[in-house]
Amino acid sequence: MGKSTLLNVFLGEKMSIITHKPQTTRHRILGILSDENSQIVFSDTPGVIDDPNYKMQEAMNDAAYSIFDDADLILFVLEPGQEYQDEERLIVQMKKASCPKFLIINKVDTSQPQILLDLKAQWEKRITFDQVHLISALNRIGTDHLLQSIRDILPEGPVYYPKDQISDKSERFFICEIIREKILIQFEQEIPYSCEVVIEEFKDSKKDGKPFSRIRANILVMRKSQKQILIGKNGAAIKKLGIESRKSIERFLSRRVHLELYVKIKEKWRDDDRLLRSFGYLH
Ligand SMILES: Nc1nc2c(ncn2[C@@H]2O[C@H](COP(=O)(O)OP(=O)(O)OP(=O)(O)O)[C@@H](O)[C@H]2O)c(=O)[nH]1
Ligand SMILES: [Mg+2]
Repeated sequence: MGKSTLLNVFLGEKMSIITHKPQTTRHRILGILSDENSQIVFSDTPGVIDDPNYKMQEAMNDAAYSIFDDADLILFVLEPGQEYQDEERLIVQMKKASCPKFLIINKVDTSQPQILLDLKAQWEKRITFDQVHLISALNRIGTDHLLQSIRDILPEGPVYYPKDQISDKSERFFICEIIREKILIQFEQEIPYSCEVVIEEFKDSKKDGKPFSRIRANILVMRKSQKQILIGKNGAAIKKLGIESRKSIERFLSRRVHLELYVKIKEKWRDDDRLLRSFGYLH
């Protein structure tokens, strides 16, 4: 849909991970945009899942719906061709929300104008929106105007975060996300959805007088067959994953990194309350 792409455009840097696969974002992630006179706190969320199959997906839905508790403005992002099988809950919540709502139709670069207008009409029949924006987050079409409209409509309030803070999440969290992004890109079908990344060790030191980080991460999978796929023949797949992840983590941290990846089997982690809590899905 482009929620994370849009957040990154607003922040002017790559914060949320983006892939073409659904359910890339699993948590609610704050992106904080501060300048001399203002501070806007954006929430990137998972997309709404129609029919959650396991506890982690339920927790992802809770993260998506949690914005209804505290948002000052809702950006409802859609793309042409997108269908919800069960949109009742979403529509009920949207109608109940007392804050302003913008309908954001993204990916205008991929569709004929008539299709976009039909989608707009279809949703305006269901929900009353304060504004409708047709944009392309990827190509930054309409995004400056959207940001200005957000500035214009947001209420005044206290400054919640220090000006140099850009997220509520830690460096460790984003390192896990980077590794997860590379898993989503490199592996097919259910593999990425069966994985969780956990940092076991993260140490900063110096090598030849230059800053250097040593990171050891576990990748949890659910089955032995998945472990074999992640490791690959003679370890080729995990080696490639390690190289791609390390390069990206080095860019993120602006320092050299030594990364070790291990694959562990935890059969039912997606339904295990204790583990889901420790991974930050349950609070
Ligand atoms: N053509 C086109 N592609 C876009 C646009 N915006 C985003 N995309 C692509 O759409 C895909 C999904 O984008 P994301 O930003 O990850 O979408 P999301 O809504 O955060 O998705 P989840 O986190 O999985 O819920 C990526 O491949 C993006 O590059 C756009 O304006 N035009
Ligand atoms: Mg996302």
